[in-house]
This record gives sequence, C-alpha cells and structure tokens, in this order.
Amino acid sequence: MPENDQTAVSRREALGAMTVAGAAPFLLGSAALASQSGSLGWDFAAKRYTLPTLSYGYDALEPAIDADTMRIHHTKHHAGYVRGLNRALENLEAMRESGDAAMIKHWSRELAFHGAGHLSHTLFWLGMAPAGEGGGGGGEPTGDLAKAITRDFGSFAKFKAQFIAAASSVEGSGWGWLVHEPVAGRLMIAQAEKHQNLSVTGAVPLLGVDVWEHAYYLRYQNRRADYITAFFDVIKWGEISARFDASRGKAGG
Ligand code: MN3
Repeated sequence: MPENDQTAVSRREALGAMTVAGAAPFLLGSAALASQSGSLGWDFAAKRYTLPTLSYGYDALEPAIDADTMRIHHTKHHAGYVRGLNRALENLEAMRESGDAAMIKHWSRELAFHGAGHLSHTLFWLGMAPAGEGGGGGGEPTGDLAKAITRDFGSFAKFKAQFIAAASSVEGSGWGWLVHEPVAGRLMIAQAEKHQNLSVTGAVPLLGVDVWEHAYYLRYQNRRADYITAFFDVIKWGEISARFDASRGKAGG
C-alpha cells in the first residue's frame, strides 16, 4: 500500500475513534496509567466522572508551580468541574424521563463547560511531570512529534514562542493548546476561552496549559507569561508524544 493511502487510513481511523468530545484518542496516550483506578477521570465501577488521582505530589512541580496552587487547583477547582459534569448528565437524564425540555439550553451549556473543564484538567495533570533528570518533565520532544513541530511551526523555538504568546493573550480565563488536526494531519496552536470556546472541531488536544488566574496567581500574580514559560520546565513530552501517536491511530506502535 502506498504511504499516502496508509496515512489516509490512519486519519480515518483517528476520526472514527473520536467519541465523547474526543476523549478516547487523546487519553490513549495515558494507557500506562489506565490500570490505576480513576486516574483518567472516569470511575468504571460507579459509571461516573471522578477526580483523577495525581501520579506526583502537590509539591513535585516546584518551583514552576507551587504546592498551594496545585492543592487548591486539584481539590477545589477541578473537583467542582467533576461535580458539575455529573450533575449536568443527571439532569439531562431526568429531562429525557420527564419529557420536559424547558431547561435544555441550561444543562447543555453546563455539560459543555464542566465537561471541557474536567477533561482539560485531566489532560493538564497527566501532561506534566517533575522537572529534570528522572522526573520526566521539561526538555524538548523527540521522534515524530519533534519532526511534526519543526514541519508545522518551523522550529521548536518558533513553536514555543507562538504557544507562549497565544496562551498569554487568551482573553479572560482559558487555555492554550497544541492540537492535532487529523483531516490535514497537521499541528496547530489554539486558544480556548473558559474551557470550551474557540475550539477547532475535530482537533485532538495534545498539550494544554491552564491560564485561569487560579492556575498561577498565588506565585505569579499578573505575570502570566512567566508562568507559561516555567510550565515548559514540567511538560511531560513523552506523554504528549503518546497522545500524538494515539491521535494518528498509532497507539502501541
Ligand atoms: Mn483550572
């Protein structure tokens, strides 16, 4: 089979695998953690979304992200999105039972906000690791992801500059994302407002940085760009590469 056909098949498979707001393909990169109960944000036994356990301590990302911020962010903010997502699903189920759709816009909006909030945070935690030798965080990507970054942005330095500029300038609360757009098979940098707005439909999120003030204000105050620059010291590129492979239908080799 010519390489072009193979690439097209992989893209079709990646698109076909996209379910539940794209959750399946972009979490496949975390397969190694899937055996830990609840680590991916879904409780298979209870059939409810759940706050994922972190694979590192709240102080493990110091000095890039301080322990107090991590603890509050995970146990208060993220936990709130998990509750909001489960509540939206329960109310939508109740609406189907009652046949009364008067609140459909409200609960659909709640589903989008809290669903995107929960899944974005789950990806955020999994995409970081303690900096330096043995920790797994920081440095630069290797392999196919490194090649794709050079192809689509010119160089890693140009990618990093655009990512920091985009994430720094999100209007209000939101996220900066590196995404893989599987139709063209290219990488893009996207801004998200709140959790759910401005997304490129079908694009698979690979690397995200939370730029809500709750993510950095204790240590960085108004210096959002300094926080995003420090975030690069704790990016777990091995995880981001695994997501890139999964989004191209290359999970597990
Ligand atoms: Mn947050």
